[in-house]
Amino acid sequence: IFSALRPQQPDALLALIAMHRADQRGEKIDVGVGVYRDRSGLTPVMRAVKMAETRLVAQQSSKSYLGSDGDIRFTQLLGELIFSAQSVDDDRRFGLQTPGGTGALRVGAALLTRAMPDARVWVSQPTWPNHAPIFAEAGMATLTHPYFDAKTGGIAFDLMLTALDEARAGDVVLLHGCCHNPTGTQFSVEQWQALAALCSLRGLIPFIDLAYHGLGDDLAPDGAGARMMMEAVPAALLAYSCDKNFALYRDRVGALFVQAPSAPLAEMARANTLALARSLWSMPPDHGAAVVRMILDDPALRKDWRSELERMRTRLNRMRTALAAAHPLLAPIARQRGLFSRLPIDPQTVEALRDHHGIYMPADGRINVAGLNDANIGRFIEGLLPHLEE
Ligand code: PLP
Ligand code: TYF
Repeated sequence: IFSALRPQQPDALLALIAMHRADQRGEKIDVGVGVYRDRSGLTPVMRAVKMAETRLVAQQSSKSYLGSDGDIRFTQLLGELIFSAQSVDDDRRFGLQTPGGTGALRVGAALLTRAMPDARVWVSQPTWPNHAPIFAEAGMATLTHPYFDAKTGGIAFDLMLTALDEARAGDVVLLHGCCHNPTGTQFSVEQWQALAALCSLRGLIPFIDLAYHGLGDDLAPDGAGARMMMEAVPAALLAYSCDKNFALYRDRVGALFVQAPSAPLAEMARANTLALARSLWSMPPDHGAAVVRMILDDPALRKDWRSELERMRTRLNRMRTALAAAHPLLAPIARQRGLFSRLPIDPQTVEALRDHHGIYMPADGRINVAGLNDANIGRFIEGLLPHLEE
């Protein structure tokens, strides 16, 4: 047993956490793994989350099983936050609570392979490194399309569309809803329209990954592409993560939303998704979703959450502006959104920055902008500038 197993690469992003921790230098800078940090470099529990947790502990009278779809009110409120009350009531749509955005992607991929065994998934080059393995485990082959234009720091949209000419009806197209990981790029309204038209015309299934809702421009604009896409096509999936915008990371909070071409097909897809969820994790963990439900259900907590989220977003965008002003090659960072941007540097430079300046980022040059603050951005720029050409 086990002798046929192959060695596995550790997750390079998670490995950076340990590397940074082991570094004894006082002046080190962590722009590695994607968690929000405040101006002191901390990832605190949000105020509204603390309040809701206190109430939850006081009020919860049972921890008995809920069921495979988890906290139904949580999913309802989240759906209303992303879409609107009336579109959540659409009987061609359903949602279920999942263990994080990862769980939503995984059970969604399983549903898609069960429904369409020959379907393939198209992902952007580059994308979050877990995307391809998640689909592979569910039995779906991954194809990549060009995406990032390193020269402009924007999206190589024409090249993307040309590559998608090769897509077959029933193929899945994975789209980052906002704040693309790892490039910080986002589709414009016109680009979402073009993608929606392409998916409708060619029978492609959009699978939207919305992991940074509210960390780009605001909740409404960050969800606009997803909303528009779901309105325009007969069938689509959306994987949502509350782990960044509610800072609940380790509590694993997410949901999958599915839209089918008709109400009976939606009911069939729902029954199959619940069966798949039972075989994957039986039921999702309750605590984090209960907290999100309490926040969204209480006007005062909801208001406080939104204002803290806005402060996070404003801080990110302020760091972006400061970084972009430091060198012409960094200018696109001001237009990008969310936690990430990709620096125009090679892996050797990434290593040199780590060795000589204690600056930690993955080999592709992705930075987590939240790792920067007023106390360290000067040192970061000073370390980086000699490595930028032009
Ligand atoms: N999708 C993207 C693009 C991400 O960056 C992440 C980050 O963790 C996820 C999905 C997964 O989110 P979660 O931690 O909720 O599983
Ligand atoms: O891309 C990131 O840094 C975040 C966090 O296996 C993350 O999405 C990274 C790797 C991983 C899980 C989460």
